[in-house]
Amino acid sequence: MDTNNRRKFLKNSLLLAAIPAIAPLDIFALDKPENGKSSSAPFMFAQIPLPYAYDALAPHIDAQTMEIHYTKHHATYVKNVNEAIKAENLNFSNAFEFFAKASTLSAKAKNNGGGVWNHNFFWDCMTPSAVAGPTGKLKAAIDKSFGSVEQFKDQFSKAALGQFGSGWAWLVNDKGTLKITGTANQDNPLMDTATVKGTPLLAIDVWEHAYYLKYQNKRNDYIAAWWNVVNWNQVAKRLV
Ligand code: MN3
Repeated sequence: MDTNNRRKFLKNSLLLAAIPAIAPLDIFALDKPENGKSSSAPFMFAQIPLPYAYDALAPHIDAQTMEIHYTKHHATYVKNVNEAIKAENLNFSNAFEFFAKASTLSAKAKNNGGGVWNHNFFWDCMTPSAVAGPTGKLKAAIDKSFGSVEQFKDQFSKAALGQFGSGWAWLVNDKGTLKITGTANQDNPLMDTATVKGTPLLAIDVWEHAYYLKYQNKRNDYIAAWWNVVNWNQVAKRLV
């Protein structure tokens, strides 16, 4: 990460320390313009620094895919949503307000805003030092909602495989009940337009750009490999 990103990241971390109620999720999107520190400055989206090197998730996710995904696809969503925020004079104070009004947004604002947030979330769903599986409170919640961790993984994998075209599969917390859902394009379960809403706990990107270089049309193989890099500790932290 460059110095500017590190500074933004630290600033956001500090900002969020003061508002713990939204800290676990809003860190993935909250950013204020560097030169507009007044409280009236509109909320803008930003990329989190990638929490690991491009090659850190190999062989499950290859370095070239990670680099293109982060520096091209993800970066473009940031540029485009912030253009839309300026051009359309959108004035939200955080990502949750933004997504809660998704039904009122232009396609450019909605799709690219979702693109930024979803990828920040996705990077933080993965780690090169993954533990074997969920434990404690998270495991208990998964067992309660899905019967077992294996049954959960099976259902989640089916949702990811069955998502037609480009989109995402999600595990969400809906007021204490865990649910699996899929979203098309860059939609997410925080949007007022979502069929299944809830607090995201885990997500997988099933756009072809997330896996095509290594897995080509074999989305199933990508999903199977992806379980090896799931950051269960982060998932557990989101279950508050
Ligand atoms: Mn993607």
